[in-house]
Amino acid sequence: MKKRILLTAALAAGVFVGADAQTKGTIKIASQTPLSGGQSNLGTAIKNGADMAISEEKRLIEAYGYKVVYQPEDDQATANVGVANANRLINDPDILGVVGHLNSGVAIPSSEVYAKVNLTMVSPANTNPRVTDRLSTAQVTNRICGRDDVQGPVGADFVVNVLKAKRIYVLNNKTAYGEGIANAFAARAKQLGAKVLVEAGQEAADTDFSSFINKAKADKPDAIYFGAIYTEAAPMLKQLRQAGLNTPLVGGDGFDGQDLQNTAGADNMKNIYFTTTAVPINLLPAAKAFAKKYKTKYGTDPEGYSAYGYDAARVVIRAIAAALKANNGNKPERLDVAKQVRNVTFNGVTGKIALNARGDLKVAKYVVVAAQPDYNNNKVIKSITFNAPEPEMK
Ligand code: ABU
Repeated sequence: MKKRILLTAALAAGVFVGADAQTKGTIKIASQTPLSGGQSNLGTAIKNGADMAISEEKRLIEAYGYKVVYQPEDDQATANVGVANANRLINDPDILGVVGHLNSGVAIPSSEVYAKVNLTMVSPANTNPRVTDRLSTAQVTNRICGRDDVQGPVGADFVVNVLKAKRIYVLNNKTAYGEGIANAFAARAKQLGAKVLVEAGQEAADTDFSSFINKAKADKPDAIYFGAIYTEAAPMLKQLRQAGLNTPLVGGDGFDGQDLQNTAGADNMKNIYFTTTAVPINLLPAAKAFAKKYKTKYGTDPEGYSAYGYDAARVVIRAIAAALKANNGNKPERLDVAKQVRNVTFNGVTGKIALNARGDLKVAKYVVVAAQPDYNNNKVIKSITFNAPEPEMK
């Protein structure tokens, strides 16, 4: 029965498939996310989303006679590891697409490697503008989330106009993501008339924030913005509250994971806000069935960018299927797959998927969230939609 359905799909696509539906070789789709270390919950959530998409939709490729293999890689949220994995992936001719990464600071150097062989990368989560704004990787880098040159200013509008903060600290974790979003936030906050008292970075590995906190005790800023991941935001929050400061702590999508609550403690989830381009799953009507299947299959609720991992993998699958069709069912060149990625459009569980010529989502959503003691009850305060900006590519 299954073979008959596949044969029908292949014939509809105008392709001849022999009696055995998987005789023409193997096509692999890889992912790169942190599967170990402090960010592994978010990385695993993306991996699970991609895994689910591939198991559900691999038939679109199998219909052309290929076995489909999913190859998840652990980039450990570390640039050197992502680059080493990327060099291994490009030397396997069966790999035709990569879903990833979580961290912009890993995606940027890794995609320089993918670009050498035109291997397409579809990111569910990388928000730093340079992920898609570099000429050197223009053909292969894509994302189905928003950008920090919008997300940072959305955060600043909230902090200045809603929280009414006039004197602000702006800190970052010295990563491509953390510095980029903090700079975009600070620029907009100043434009809105706020005074930025401190603009500084501290290495992500250093989670002793006493020097900033001691200064904040004297300065009493109205808000602290922190371009960072929850792995740094949670200890910062704990140390702030232990020091008796109830200052609002605000960040970007790096705060969006249940480990923020798990590490900082439910009692500390007051006056903590973040923006994200990953709309919470309960606000995505099309993701209801996805969330139910996800919980059944992986035993946890989806979090952060997991639904975006699902849709990113669907983009890769559809681009490979379109390239196979255009190539009469023969294995396509990686460049052909990369070109097809830009033509893929569908209504995903995260919203409408359609990319511009630079590989950015044409229309992205941004939300402002008030963190709650239970991650699944996080409260969306504001939801906004923006067209992708068109900055110059460098
Ligand atoms: N955008 C959230 C994950 C951090 C990053 O882009 O590096």
